[in-house]
Amino acid sequence: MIILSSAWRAWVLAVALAVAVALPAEARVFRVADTQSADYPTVQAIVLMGRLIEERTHGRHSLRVFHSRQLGEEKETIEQTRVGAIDLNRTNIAPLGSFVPIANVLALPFLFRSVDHLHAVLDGPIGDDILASFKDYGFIGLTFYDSGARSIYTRRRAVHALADLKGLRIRVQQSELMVAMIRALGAVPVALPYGQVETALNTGLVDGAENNWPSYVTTNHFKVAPYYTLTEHTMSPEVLVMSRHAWDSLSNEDKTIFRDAARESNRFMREQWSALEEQSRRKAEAAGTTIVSDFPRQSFQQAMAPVYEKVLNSPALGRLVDRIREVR
Ligand code: GTR
Repeated sequence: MIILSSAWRAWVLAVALAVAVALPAEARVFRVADTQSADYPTVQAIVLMGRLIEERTHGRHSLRVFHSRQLGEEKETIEQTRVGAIDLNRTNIAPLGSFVPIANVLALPFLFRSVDHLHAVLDGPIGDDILASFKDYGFIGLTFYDSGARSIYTRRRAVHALADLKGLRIRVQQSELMVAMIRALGAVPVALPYGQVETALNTGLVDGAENNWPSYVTTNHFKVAPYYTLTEHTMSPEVLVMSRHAWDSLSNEDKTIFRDAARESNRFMREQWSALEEQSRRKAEAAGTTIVSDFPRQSFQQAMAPVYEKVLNSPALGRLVDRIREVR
């Protein structure tokens, strides 16, 4: 047996430590899923985030963005992110709510008074608490992105009142909350992945759908469903999550780099968003979309009671909604 003197032991330890510090943590390319197309602001924001990460880790880590559903539809990519097969995922909060119940609160109809109210909630302690709570479900919440408000659009005739929705087949995201919402409005919900909606509208499988202006236009839905009723029933934001597996592989220093880069990408995304909303609305109008803006909002709001009952199935979620309402 070799017995080292204490001076030698200290020296060997010091060398081992120096080597460990000098060795970079394992370099990685992280795979990111996004359902939107390459030039959509969420995808552009993630590209920017990747650039920041690459710079700040001196090329050790980078992101590879698979936009346009290359890694699958939203529901599947969420499942894959949860098990660690996808590293990061940008989805809307509503489909995530089927995996993380607290996420549903942000998709509740008519909860936010305005975009400013939504931003105040997301940028403050409530937003941080919600992102932090994803951890128990296998996700690390990194940031929210804007998504404007979602409204209902239809193929054959305009919706002016609740009665016009009766029996119409309306496509919704794969989200129990959205299914309940459309049912509460008296229509028939058809849950379909994003990539199938254009065909469903074209073939008449559905009579309409609901989405924000940029999605309505970039997917060409406006060409098939030219009646857009400004229901603005939900402001469910977009969210960027990381798989817990991938997150655990990062050093503390890299975790900070990822978090900061995500936050900066959110600011960048916001700068683009309202201009794109406006531009998309103008494009739809120029193409002949009829916009219905005066409709009995209150009757839509009142019809949502069963949705609140379904989602707020614990006192904690009820308190969260109260906290959101109190934010000025
Ligand atoms: C868009 C959102 C997508 C997806 C889509 C949908 O507004 O950006 O992530 O959720 O809506 O309706 O499926």
